[in-house]
Amino acid sequence: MIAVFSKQCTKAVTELDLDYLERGGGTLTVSGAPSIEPSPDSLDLVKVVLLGAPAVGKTSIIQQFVWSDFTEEYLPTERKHTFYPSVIINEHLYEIKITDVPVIPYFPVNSYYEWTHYRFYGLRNATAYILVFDLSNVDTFQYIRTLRDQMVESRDMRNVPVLVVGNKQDLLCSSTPSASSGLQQLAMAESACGDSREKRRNIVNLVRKHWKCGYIECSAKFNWRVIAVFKELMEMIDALEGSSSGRNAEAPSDSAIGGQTHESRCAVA
Ligand SMILES: Nc1nc2c(ncn2[C@@H]2O[C@H](COP(=O)(O)OP(=O)(O)OP(=O)(O)O)[C@@H](O)[C@H]2O)c(=O)[nH]1
Ligand SMILES: [Mg+2]
Repeated sequence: MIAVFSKQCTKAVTELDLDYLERGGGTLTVSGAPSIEPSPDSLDLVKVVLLGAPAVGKTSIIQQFVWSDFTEEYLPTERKHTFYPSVIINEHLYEIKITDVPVIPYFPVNSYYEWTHYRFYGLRNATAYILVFDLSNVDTFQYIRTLRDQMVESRDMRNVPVLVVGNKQDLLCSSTPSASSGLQQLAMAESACGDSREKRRNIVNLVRKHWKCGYIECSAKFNWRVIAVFKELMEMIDALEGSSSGRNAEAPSDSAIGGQTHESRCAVA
């Protein structure tokens, strides 16, 4: 069981605007708000940044997780927003800072570029990354592939969990024949679906086997597996915290999701 203290706030680059809300439902249990609010700059915050091509649903995933809210309207993110939920997982409390930023054309290769181009985005010192692509437009994976290459080249990623998320699962084509479809249309639709399935298989293979990162599919629109996204990420972080503090040596973690815990630590060779 995991519990979330669902407080959230959004913070502009220059101003701080805390606005805490409580939330429950799904597989998470709201355990009440903590009496002490976390300092946004507290050192032990788990800093999570979502990155991905435009319109893949980064903001929607965060808003569904934090607010249980979804909007059909597309409003591109134009400035940094931060959210501060707290999560209890495997009996450990984590205060999380989730950062949603405008699309970045590249990952800053050093702190100079970060300072000059992406000041205050916290890209290079994130605890973990969620890389999002759109399952209904698998070409959006190319963006995170490039970004991930840039990260690996410019930052020591050995203890930095990366979770790849395929969003918009609800838009995945199904090859179920519809009564009104003509045979030719059906064949074309099936072939397009086949191509897309093949591309997805290759992506999953690349992410899990070669990158050795976590992979999960969700729909922000229907709140399918959105909680699982953050649960999986926190499991990865908790496993790393446990191994660095020696906690796991004393008490074996019960946090493995389908036996994936070790694989889902993004170990970059
Ligand atoms: N069908 C469907 N639509 C979604 C889903 N998630 C997001 N959308 C829609 O996709 C569009 C883009 O969503 P956003 O969350 O703004 O995407 P974003 O990645 O934050 O976009 P940028 O801020 O421009 O980078 C919006 O119209 C959303 O309603 C989903 O799971 N399914
Ligand atoms: Mg956005």
